[in-house]
Amino acid sequence: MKVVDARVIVTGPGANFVTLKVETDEGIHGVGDATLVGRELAVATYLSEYVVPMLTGRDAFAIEDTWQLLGRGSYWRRGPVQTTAQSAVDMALWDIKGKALGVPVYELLGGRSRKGLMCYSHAHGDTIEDAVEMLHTKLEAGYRAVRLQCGIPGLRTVYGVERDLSEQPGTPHERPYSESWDTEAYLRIAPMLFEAAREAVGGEVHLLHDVHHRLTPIEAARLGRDLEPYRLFWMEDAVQADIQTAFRTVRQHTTTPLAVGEVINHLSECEVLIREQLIDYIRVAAVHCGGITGLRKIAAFAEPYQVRTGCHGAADMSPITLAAALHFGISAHNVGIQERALHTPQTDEVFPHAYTFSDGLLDPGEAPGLGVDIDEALAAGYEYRRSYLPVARLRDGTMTNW
Ligand code: GCO
Ligand code: MG
Repeated sequence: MKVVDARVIVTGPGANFVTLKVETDEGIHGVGDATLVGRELAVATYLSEYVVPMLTGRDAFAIEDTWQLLGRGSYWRRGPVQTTAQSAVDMALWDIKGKALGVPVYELLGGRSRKGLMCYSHAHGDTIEDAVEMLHTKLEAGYRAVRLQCGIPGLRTVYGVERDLSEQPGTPHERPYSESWDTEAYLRIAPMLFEAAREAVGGEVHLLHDVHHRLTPIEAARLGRDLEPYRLFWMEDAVQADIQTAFRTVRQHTTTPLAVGEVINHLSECEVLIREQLIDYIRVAAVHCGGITGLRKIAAFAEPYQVRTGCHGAADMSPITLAAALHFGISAHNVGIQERALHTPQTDEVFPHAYTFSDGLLDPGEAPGLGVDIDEALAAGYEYRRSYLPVARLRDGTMTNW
């Protein structure tokens, strides 16, 4: 089966998404997510200018060789633009192979390892009380694991707290908008949030927390210790992910489990973290780490070190990435949990999918391939609008990590 055409589709149903659609000479097509949030058109151009011409005429079943061609064969290796493009092609080829053979992709990856994949949702609020109230709502909706964030008194905006975007001057995302940050205030509030949450919901629920790269190693070590009484499932991105050895300090000081990886695109960027067992969960997403093939390679490396996956699943990656994560997650052994942020109804309509949620678990469904597609006619009705992620500054105006 040969690839005869590949097209990049850019659409904005609730958020911007870049999709690669690969067509074959047997009339079967596959889809891959190529969304690099805040820099979407860089990947769209990389794909249409450089990758698509390399695909036409290739054997659609040669998934590994195509992965190597796009990874090794680009000379300029790694980097999120390259790996996101490579990921989209990889997902589309797995989708095609599953459809051609009439099986869901997870059957090609070794079959089911579990009945369903535990996922976590998000709860947050301006105050601790609001966050705990939302936590109750999520538990009522069936989730067994919830990430919890709350605002910090005195700060105008805080990561993880959804706000009405109309509060921002002008059209907020057309320019990178600024959030403020105060480490000391945060370190005081975060343990209070989890104390209140445990009091409210007891010990059985899995509670998670995302620090979003904001702390130094010693600050993160202190927070990890302060959170120990509340038995978190994980503390995520405690320090910035690109200094792997920074996690040694954190690890030595706390038994709070550590997760990292949503901004990691390649095994070389997490090799020390895994080999030295500095983390418990690796959070790479199929859309940035080389698709299902890249995710499998990283997970296979992590397995003997007892590091499990907890793939990034924010709503700014398309349902194609979630489907890919679920086929991987239902089949691989060392899988811990899957993040699940709800897509908007418009996004769900543009990307019809077979995956389902029930009783805290996600399931990829039995449709051949990835079980997700793009409705091009609907997609054409939603325009792409340039949109930045925020930046963060300390109270005195100094730039910090968002
Ligand atoms: C998470 C993430 C997201 C990211 C977002 C950036 O844990 O889900 O931190 O909230 O900030 O995906 O685009
Ligand atoms: Mg995160």
